[in-house]
Order: sequence, then C-alpha cells, then structure tokens
Amino acid sequence: MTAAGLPCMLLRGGTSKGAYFLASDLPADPGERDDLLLRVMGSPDPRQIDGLGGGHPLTSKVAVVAPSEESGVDVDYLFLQVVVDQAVVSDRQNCGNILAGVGPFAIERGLVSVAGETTSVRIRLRNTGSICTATVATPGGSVDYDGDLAIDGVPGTAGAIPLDFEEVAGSSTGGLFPTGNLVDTLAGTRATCVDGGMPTVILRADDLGVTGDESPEELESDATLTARVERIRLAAGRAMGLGDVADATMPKMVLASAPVQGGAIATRSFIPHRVHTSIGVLGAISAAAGLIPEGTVAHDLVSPPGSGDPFALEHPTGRFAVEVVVDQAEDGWTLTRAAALRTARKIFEGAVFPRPRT
Ligand code: NQM
Repeated sequence: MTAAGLPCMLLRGGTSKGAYFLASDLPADPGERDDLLLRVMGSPDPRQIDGLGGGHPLTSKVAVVAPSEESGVDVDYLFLQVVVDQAVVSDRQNCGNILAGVGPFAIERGLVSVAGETTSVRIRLRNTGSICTATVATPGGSVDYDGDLAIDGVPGTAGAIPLDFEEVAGSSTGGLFPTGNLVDTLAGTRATCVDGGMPTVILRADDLGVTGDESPEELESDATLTARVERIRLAAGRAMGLGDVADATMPKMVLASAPVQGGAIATRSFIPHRVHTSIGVLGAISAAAGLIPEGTVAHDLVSPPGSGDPFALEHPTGRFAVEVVVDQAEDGWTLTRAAALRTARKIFEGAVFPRPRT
C-alpha cells in the first residue's frame, strides 16, 4: 500500500537545495518527524536514490516553517540537515542558503501577506534563536523568482533576496570568539575559532601543507589532510563549548589562503567532511568576522576591501561577498553588521511519497 503523499515544495536556496514543509504538515514529535524525513530524502544511502536528496550535504536539507507566535516575527524556520549516508537528522546548525527560500515559501503558503513591490519577512532561525529579515520581490501580488543577480555556484540569474541578520554572533557558543582568544593551538595547529552564526574554525592552508586553491575533490581525497582537519575539529568543538562534535555537522573548517581572484581571501570549507563547492552564508559571515580583526590566524593573508565595500570570499566556484562589520567593545568583540545577497528558485511543488519504514 502506498503511504499518503506529504505536501512539499522543493526550492533552491542560494547554493543549496532543500525540501520545504509547513510544520503543521509534519509530525510534532521530533523523533517521528526525523524518521519521516530520512525516508523522504532517501537516507541513509550515498546516492539517496529512493528519495529527494541529491547525494551531497548541500542537497540533503530541509526547512520546517511555521507562523511565529512572537510579536515582530513573521515566521519560525527550523533547519534540518539530513545526513546523506547515516540515519541522522541534525538541528544543531543554521543554514543561511536554505534560509533564502524561506521568505518566498512563507509568502506562497499564505503565512505572510504581500506588502507591495517587495515584501519583508522577519524570520526567527529556531536552531539558534537568531533573526533574519529577508526581502522578497513581490510585484503584482506574488513572488517573482526572476531577476538579474548572478551568484557564483548557480547558473544564470535570479531575483536578489537581501538577508539582514541580527543576534547571530555567538548564537551557538555564547561569543563571537567563544574560546576568549583570537588564536588557539588545537591539536598542534594554529586556529581562530569564531561564531558569527555558524561555529567556524579558520586555519591557514599553508600550515596544513596545501595551497588553498585545490578542488574539493583533491582535498577530500587527501586522507592525511582530512584526518588532521578532523582532529583539529574535535578539539575545536571542546574548546568552543560545543562538547563532542564527532556526530555534529559543525564546526565548519575553513582553510584560508591569499586571494587570487581579486577577493579579500581565498577559502576552502570542510562542512565538515565533504568540501563545500562554494561556502555557506553564515559560514562566510563567520569566516569574515574571524579574519577581519588584527591578530586572528589568517588576518595577514587578507587583502582588505575598499572602505564600504563588501568582504569577498573566494571559493571553489567563484566569490561570495558579505557585509560584515566587527567592532571591539569593552566587553569583547561584537558583530555590528551581518548581511548578504542570495537568490532562490521554486523548482517543484506537490506531494512527496516517503519510502515505507523497513
Ligand atoms: O553557513 C552548508 C550551505 C551551508 C550552510 C554547510 C549555510 C550557512 O551552503 O549559512 O548556508 O556549511 O553545511 O547551505
């Protein structure tokens, strides 16, 4: 007997792709919900052949959206990373790329009314409690996905969705520099631990014996390198107050090197076991925040942008420019501004038929 179909929308959000659901269409119990989502996405299976997932962490993502009960907030967004090859669904990290599709989804599902040519959607990121205001083009009363913004890592162009973040610094760990230091030595390697919405560890590519312009495949196939990065990550998890991160999808590990395409820095990001084909949104904001202050591990590699210009992070498929302002206050470092431009695309809307329980 075929199980009932589940209302679902598939959207590209930034450089990721995910299944978007109304919370009211999913079981309220997290265990039951996660079991259902594993079957929807086709995990665990390296190819996710029996589900919606695309066999890579960047295409194995879920957004759960609900009207918010909080005044001044339109919708609550819970991000769930469905691990490709393990029966694991994790709510321990945010995702700023999938976030780009939340405003359009909320408008399409009638949770937010169209306000005019553009509609601002104030979103609570339930994974960490942060807030983001997303601005969606809504000419003629409905979401317009088309436009002329190209983002590297996505073919063609689409309509810009500005994302403006609040309360992201330290949202998983309690501080922008959660160890209290700008540089730590972790498993024998210099590192900057930073949390600008995504717990992130910055390493110098040259300290790890690589140039930093390798492809994701080259980095992933270097067993000595990946084992060393993982040792540093486990030490960083403890140092950042995240505990044992062996099964967690963060902190992210960013290898920094001198820019080669006119950006401020070159990056390769382990997320944490596959290497990102570009870089995450909050990952990029966190990395920028951990590179800008003098004294951080790779600050001397940064080619500073002109005054008022965004901070462009080079990555394997191009560049991603973020607006990040970091200030030093009496009680420590603060993230005064965190913003980025993304696009989203509605790909499919209908019902998904989860694989039955085995
Ligand atoms: O850092 C991938 C992505 C992400 C996360 C990851 C993201 C973010 O590109 O905000 O967007 O690091 O797992 O979707």
